[in-house]
Amino acid sequence: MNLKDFLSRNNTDPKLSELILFFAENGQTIKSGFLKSQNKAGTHNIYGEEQMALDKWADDVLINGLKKTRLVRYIATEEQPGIIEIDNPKNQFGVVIDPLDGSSLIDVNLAVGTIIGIYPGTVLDMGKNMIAAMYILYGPLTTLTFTTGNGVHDFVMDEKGDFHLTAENIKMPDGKIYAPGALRKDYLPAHARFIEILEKDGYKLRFSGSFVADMHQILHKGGMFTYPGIKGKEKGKLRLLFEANPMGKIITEAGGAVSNGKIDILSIKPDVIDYITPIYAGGKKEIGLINRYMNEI
Ligand code: AFP
Repeated sequence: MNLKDFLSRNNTDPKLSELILFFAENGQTIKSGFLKSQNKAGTHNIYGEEQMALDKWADDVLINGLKKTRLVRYIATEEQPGIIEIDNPKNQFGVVIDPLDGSSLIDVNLAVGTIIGIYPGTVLDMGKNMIAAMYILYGPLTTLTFTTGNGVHDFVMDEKGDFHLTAENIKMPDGKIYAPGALRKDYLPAHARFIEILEKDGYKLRFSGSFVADMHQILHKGGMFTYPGIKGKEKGKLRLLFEANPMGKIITEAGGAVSNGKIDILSIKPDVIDYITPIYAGGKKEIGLINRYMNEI
């Protein structure tokens, strides 16, 4: 079954379906752009990170497309300094986008992704108020994973750019994979204790530098991903709006959990679009453990 038929079979709101299909279609465009350039753009985003030419290109593709179709009112992306408001929009949706997550891996041909969260209105809202979250993973296959709060579903792109259902109502299994970001020498005590427990328990290391790819593996094989707060950088690295919330929504919907180490990330109300947060995402067992350790301090 293709994505369009799946959305209509599940009685998805027609406006939301149109928006999800817009991102699916543009995922194909982004995938086809990887041959264009693997160079640096010579500019930096608001986090001070060097932008790749493809980061900026993918950002333009999505923003210009959304402006043209007027499907949303608010757009915030990891590459833009502020919220873009569309004139005369057809809908009131707000969208948050990481156009190319893990883009520094493109030149070495590793998997990267696009992450999207959809709100009924403003994007400066708690993640739990998202009405849909999705990601497109560009690996050996191009896949699309999404939730509208009614299960998590996986699709694969065919040679014509159409997405077909491969797994419905995915539930995260128990598993022993851990994907820990940051340097061990900078770990804070509760985090160090947590990682030690996982290692003693036989968890296998899997960290690629692409949040989407690492989370997709954890969604299907179990375990947990973390980019923790560290010495001198207590807020960690990942972006609440563009990375943590959409992925947190998906993993929670699949029976897992997401936390900043103390509380559910989806309950944080951001006051700025570049809000940074430590993140722990994965199985309830692992997230429960880190919450316990951190809240003991
Ligand atoms: P880029 O999109 O700038 O490549 O950042 C990727 C990312 O936000 C996330 O996808 C990774 O998990 C994390 O950064 C990797 O960070 P380190 O390079 O510090 O390991």
